[in-house]
Amino acid sequence: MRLVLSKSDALVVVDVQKDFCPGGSLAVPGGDGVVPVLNRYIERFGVEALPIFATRDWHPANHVSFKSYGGLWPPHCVQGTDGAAFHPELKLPGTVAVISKATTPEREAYSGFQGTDLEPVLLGLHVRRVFVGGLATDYCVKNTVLDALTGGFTTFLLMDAARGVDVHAGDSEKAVNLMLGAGAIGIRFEDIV
Ligand code: VGL
Ligand code: ZN
Repeated sequence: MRLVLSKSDALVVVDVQKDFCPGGSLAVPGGDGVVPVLNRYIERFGVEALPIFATRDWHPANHVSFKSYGGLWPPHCVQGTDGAAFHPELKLPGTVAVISKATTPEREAYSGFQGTDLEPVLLGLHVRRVFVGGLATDYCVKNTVLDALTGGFTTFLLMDAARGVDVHAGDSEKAVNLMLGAGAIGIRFEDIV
């Protein structure tokens, strides 16, 4: 594929936070492997002066997704903690728009669109195509991509810059197939002209 970036494109980096990387409380196997690849996309979008968004899981300490509050997960990405910080080697520009999600105790949100102003901000910037990568393929990347498609955005899945949790073996592969089946276009950095 030869893909030419245009002025209606935006990059959406999903949840590249310490807790989702090796050593973190909800580590995605090889999660930090997305960082150098995402840095290439970030640099490229920066050179083209295209908007860059970074979502973050930003939970209160009593969030419903935590096991002790009835959820599936160990505590992770608690607002203001070290584990909630973006990976230190992720080279986000000063102009990045940070989108915090799942910020209220009683609501889970895997999608960067859910309960945030991501969609109105994209529309306000006349964005028509979004490029989505990050963590985790089988949860927040999946739900963000599906919502982007539902919102009418042409949606590219960064195949070389997403990793999954795989609670059950094959979850990430299934998620990728679901996203592609729903209309997402899988690309790699080399596809961008
Ligand atoms: C995520 C599990 C729990 C994600 C967030 O970012 O994919 N996964 N919270
Ligand atoms: Zn979470």
